[in-house]
Amino acid sequence: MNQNDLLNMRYATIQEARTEMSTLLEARPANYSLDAPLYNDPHMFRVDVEEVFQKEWLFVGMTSEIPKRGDYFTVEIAQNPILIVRDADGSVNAFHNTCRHRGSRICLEHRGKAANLVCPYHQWTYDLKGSLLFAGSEMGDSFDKSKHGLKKAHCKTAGGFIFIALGKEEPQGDFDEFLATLEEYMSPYDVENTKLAVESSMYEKANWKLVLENNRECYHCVGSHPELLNTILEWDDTNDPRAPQDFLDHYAEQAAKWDAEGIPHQHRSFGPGKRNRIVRMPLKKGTKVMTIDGEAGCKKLLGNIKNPELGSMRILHLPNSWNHMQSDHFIVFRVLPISAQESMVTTKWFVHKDAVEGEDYNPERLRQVWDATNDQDRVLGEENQRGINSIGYQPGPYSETFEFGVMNFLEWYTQTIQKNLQKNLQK
Ligand code: 3BY
Ligand code: FES
Ligand code: FE
Repeated sequence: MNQNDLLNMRYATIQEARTEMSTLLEARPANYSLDAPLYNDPHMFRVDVEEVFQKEWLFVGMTSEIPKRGDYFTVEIAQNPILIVRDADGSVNAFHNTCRHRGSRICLEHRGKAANLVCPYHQWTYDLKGSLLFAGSEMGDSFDKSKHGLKKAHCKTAGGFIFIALGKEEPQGDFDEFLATLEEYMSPYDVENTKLAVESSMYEKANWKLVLENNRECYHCVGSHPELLNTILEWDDTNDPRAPQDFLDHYAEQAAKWDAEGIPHQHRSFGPGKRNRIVRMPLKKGTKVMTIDGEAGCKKLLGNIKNPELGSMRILHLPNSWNHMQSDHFIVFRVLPISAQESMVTTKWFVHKDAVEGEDYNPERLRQVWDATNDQDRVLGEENQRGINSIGYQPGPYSETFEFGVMNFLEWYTQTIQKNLQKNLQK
């Protein structure tokens, strides 16, 4: 256990932390930041892992990262190693990356390709659907291979997005409705014909909720994000109470062109706290995409797109993803919890699969703005965490006009924790 965990441990048992979390969330005023234990207590972190990250739908990556049979990538959700793999019939499967012999991790690389999945320890071999093909004669005649296939996680794809859920039961709710909309809104981008151009993973010394809270508002943008503000408009949708007339005019003008091209842009949201949300927002007048100068990041436009000025289609999936879809490249973001005060933010940039590096796009230029923005947000998140660890910290008020996105996030978080905790609290 590290120093931070020791200093912030308040409860003797996990059950006590569950009860206390429920009590704190019940008593919480909706427009205030959370009490400190919810951001730094190690037992409360474990409750977050159990009730959110081991039960809810999570974004892990895009289908075009694993275009062919046997292509895979791995991801670690808290301490759960997961394997995402494309099988022979083209479907995407998610497995617990833990061998049914004695539990070793099977695929060790971050990404790769395999004809079969072979455990490095004693070479038990699974096919791409997770069935155990081969365990050697060492296991004896009575050994039943059919009872030792890989454990599956729930896995759904739509519009190129891959979501998984680790719980026994599939999460309840209106997720399929969101997926249908995602499919429709993503169709112009033709994700199957894109490729990963560049990827970054950033370690942040902050609770995962602070990473999300930071992303859900642009109150901090003026003070911290000069590169991003070359192109982004901070209004959240056309109903944003802050949106001035010249923004509304700009939106109307752009939307007319999008409509003419059949590009979806109406704001759609699903679930408590707008848990899943899609909206297309124009970028600043005269800019095309979120590069340092607002000019193209890639010479080839995505899919069947003709208009380079599609703004950014923002896709939110709580608890762990926000995304920016643009005319010539798109950027996906994934947040994963590591410990009470540590998170991992992974960012991936995609371009048309036929785009040639060095000719059509330059990875350094593609990533420049969001590398800078992510790092600025990392510092904000880490300082937020350090201040919250103080005995002087007391929950503070959100601005209802600038921080409604944070309030929505915490509304979803509160409802989800309370709902998922029910069974455990009755024990
Ligand atoms: O995710 C975004 O693009 C913006 C920028 C910073 C705040 N967030 C709403
Ligand atoms: Fe995988 Fe032994 S642990 S083969
Ligand atoms: Fe930011």
